[in-house]
Amino acid sequence: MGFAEKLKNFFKRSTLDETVYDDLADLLVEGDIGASFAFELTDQLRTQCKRQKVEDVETARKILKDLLRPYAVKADFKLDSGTLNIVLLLGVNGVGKTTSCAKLANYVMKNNPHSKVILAAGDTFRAAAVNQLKIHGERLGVRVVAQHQGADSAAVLWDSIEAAQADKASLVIADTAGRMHTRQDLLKELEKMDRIIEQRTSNAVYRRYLVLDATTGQNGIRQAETFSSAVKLDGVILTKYDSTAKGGMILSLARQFGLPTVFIGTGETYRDFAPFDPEQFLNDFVGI
Ligand SMILES: Nc1nc2c(ncn2[C@@H]2O[C@H](COP(=O)(O)OP(=O)(O)OP(=O)(O)O)[C@@H](O)[C@H]2O)c(=O)[nH]1
Ligand SMILES: [Mg+2]
Repeated sequence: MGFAEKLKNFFKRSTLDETVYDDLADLLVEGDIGASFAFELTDQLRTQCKRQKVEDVETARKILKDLLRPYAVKADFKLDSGTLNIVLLLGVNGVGKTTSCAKLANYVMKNNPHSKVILAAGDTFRAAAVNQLKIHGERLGVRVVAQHQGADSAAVLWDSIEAAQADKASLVIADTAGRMHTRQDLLKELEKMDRIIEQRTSNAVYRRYLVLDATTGQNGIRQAETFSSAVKLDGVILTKYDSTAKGGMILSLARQFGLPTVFIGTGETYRDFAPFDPEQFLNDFVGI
């Protein structure tokens, strides 16, 4: 049984007795919310239900949703038309960075028909990475700035910013490697890319998004910790939300790091990508 189904069943109970809170805490942990947060929430729920003399499960569910609402934090992605916009996508290997670069390019072009987008092949580590991005570029009709495998990824970014300025492009979306010889190498490379962008573009709008795979659960918290030790994160793109309706990790991320969610990926095609909708997310999470 999937998480969403379990939640639906859970709230079909008829009475709100003590066992409900313990079972709910277990369920929230399963929803990737993390143990301490789950217990904190069920304690608050118990207190509120007692104080308000709530006796039905349906009302308890609504209170739970209200308790979660402050943690469903959204950040809007808007193109600033007056200047160059840069997005750097970060994350561990396989989470969906390259796919999200292409999805974001597609999203921006659909919503801003006159905008010019450039993809920067910042993953110079993996052999097939540059080609993967080039294929997306061809399909989308977007220019891809790339060098050979093993090239300095900061140099690729430098090139792409130069190209964007010469072409009067609105947006550079930079892919990055998710894998390195060591984690330290990876973080050093990201720090360098980050520095180059800061130096090269003093009045650009620059955002760094951490890409997280919804199926990896609380691991996402550790990933956020690691990446935020190297660069300042502006938001999260949650991918593979189609294979799980859980995603409670983004609530934990907002609680622990104040990190908002920007987009949600729900499949492998370009259209399976939408701005984060907190109300929808909360309804899914509590099974409404
Ligand atoms: N179902 C589903 N699959 C996705 C989603 N996003 C990406 N994928 C798939 O996940 C796999 C990995 O995606 P990539 O974009 O290559 O991931 P990456 O982070 O660039 O991987 P590395 O470059 O190896 O670090 C591919 O098969 C994608 O099609 C999503 O939202 N839903
Ligand atoms: Mg990739």
